Formats: sequence, structure tokens, C-alpha cells
Amino acid sequence: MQRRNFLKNSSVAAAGLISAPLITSCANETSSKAETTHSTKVIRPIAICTWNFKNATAKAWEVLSEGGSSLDAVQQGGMVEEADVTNKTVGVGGRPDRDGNVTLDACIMDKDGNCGAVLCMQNIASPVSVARKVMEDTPHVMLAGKGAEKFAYEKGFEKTNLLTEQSKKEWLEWKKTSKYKPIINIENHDTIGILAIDKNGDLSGACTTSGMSYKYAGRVGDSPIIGAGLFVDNEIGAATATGVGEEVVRTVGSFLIVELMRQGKSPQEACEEGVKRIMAKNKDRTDFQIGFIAINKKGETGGYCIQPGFSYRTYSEEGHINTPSDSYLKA
Ligand code: SD4
Repeated sequence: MQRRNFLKNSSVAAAGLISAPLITSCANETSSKAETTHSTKVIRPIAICTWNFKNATAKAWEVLSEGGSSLDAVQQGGMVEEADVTNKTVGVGGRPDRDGNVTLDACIMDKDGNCGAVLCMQNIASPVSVARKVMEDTPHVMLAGKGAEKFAYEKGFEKTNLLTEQSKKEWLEWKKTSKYKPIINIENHDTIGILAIDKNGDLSGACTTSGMSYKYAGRVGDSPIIGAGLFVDNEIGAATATGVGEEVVRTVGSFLIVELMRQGKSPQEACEEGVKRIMAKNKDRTDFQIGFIAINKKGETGGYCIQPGFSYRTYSEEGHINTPSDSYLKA
């Protein structure tokens, strides 16, 4: 997957509000049927994820197309990225914190509003799967740190070294020049948030990440926080976020997107409005990135980002589609 250096975009001048064109282009990679798509198209079952996680949506679609539940689809899609050592922001191979420890955040939410999350968990390869166990096997929603890890072992998860040689090398390089300050979005990051609607029309979502690269030890972003990094309301729709978690937490971003859909906005309009609200509170800043994706009960999808370069991926009977999202800041 291509890394995105959003800092390179930091010189981009704020262009003011964009007059909200809906998604206009996409590249269909496996099917000749779908050459274009737009956010008002009704398609389900469907899986949608942040960025360009092709293998994750393919896995989710495999589950959905065999009649599986959206919950299984989002978990299994998320697990694909967690296991991919070349993805430096999720699961095994994720970048460590400033002390060299890989700490993972994840959450999952189902059609009935059940949810589970793990925060700042070490040594476990699939935090989204532990989050599901928290949801299903405990009366709690969130387990953090050592407690989450202990719970995972109790549930049969194996201890795994998450820091690859490559990630360690990059971290040691980074330390040579780092000022050791919590500068927001100093490094690239590409969390997976994944949403699905199954053949019964039921929605689920998951979000999994190693969080901001080289973060302070103990830092937790939006990704495992229900309402911030992910929200599902089976009557309305679902949303998930990627980018600087602090800003998403401040605005309870994913909940906001779902509520905007409840008020009648399309997924695309809701994502745009969410991003614009965040920018309204950060008028002078062009140096950070947040993207939302959303799906509504009908199966319409949308995505929007502060910075250029964001895309989201869907997989449905129309095939595998990567849709570049419009951005608040135009290059
Ligand atoms: C976080 N939102 O920990 C996550 C990071 C992310 O793409 O989305 N990276 O703040």
C-alpha cells in the first residue's frame, strides 16, 4: 500500500469550502460492470473500508457473498490488515510508540449496538478479534493495556512479537532526529475502518490500528472509542474515521456522521459536513488529516477527507472499487 505523506501537503493553501461534488470517479479492478459509481447508488451487500485495503474488502466480501453476517465480514476484513506485516499502522508490523513498544487499539460494533474495544494492548496480533470477545464474553465495552492482554491470553490468543525488524530499524532511525515532542500527525498513518451491510440489511463496523506512529506511551486515539473512531446504528447507517484521532475524539466524529445521516444527509454529505465542522474549529491549520467514510441503511456510501489523497474501497456484486474521495483542502 502506498504511504501518504500528508506533511508534504501542509503547504496546500486553504481553498475555502468546496462546493461539495459527489464522488465522480473510480477505478474498477476486477469487474467490467462497474466503471463509475456515486454515493447515491444503492448496493448491498457491500463492504467499505478506509484507504485502499484491497485484501481486507475482498475478505469481507467473501464472507458477505457466502451469506455471512456483516459482523463476521468486518472482523475478518480487519484481521487481514492486522496480519499484514507490510502495513505499518495496523497489527503486526505496526509502528511502535516512542519507547519502541507496539500498542494496538481496536473496536467492533454490531447491528444491535453491542460493542467491544481494546486499548493500548501489546503482544496480541489481532486486537479486533479480542475486541469482539470483549463484546461477546464480558459485560464490558473496553479493556485496556495489561488487562486487555491478560484477557486475550485467557481467551486463547497467543503472545506475538508485533515489532518487526523493519519497524524497529525505522524507529531507531526516527529517534536520531526526533525532537521527542508530540507533534500531531508528524508521521504517516493509515488505519483501517471497515463497515459492511449484509444480505439481511444489517450493519456492522470495525476499526483497528497501531495508532499514531511514535506516539507517547499510553496514548490512545479515536480508533477504539465507540462514537469517535466508529459508530453503527442499524436503523440509520455506520461511519468510521481515519487520521488524527485527537480531533476525531473532540468531535465524536463517527457518531456525528451517523446523526447527520439521521437528519437526512446522504453518507457523502454527512462526511463532508463532519470534516467541515472539524476544520471550522481549526481554521489556521492545514497540517493534519482526517477522513470519514460512511454507509447508510440503503447501502449508499460516501467518504471525505481534509487532505487530498484519501480514497475508500468498496466491494460488492459490482466488483472491487477504489474511489478517490474529494477533500476540503484542494491541492
Ligand atoms: C489514531 N486515528 O490513532 C488513528 C490513526 C489513524 O490512519 O487513523 N491512522 O489517531
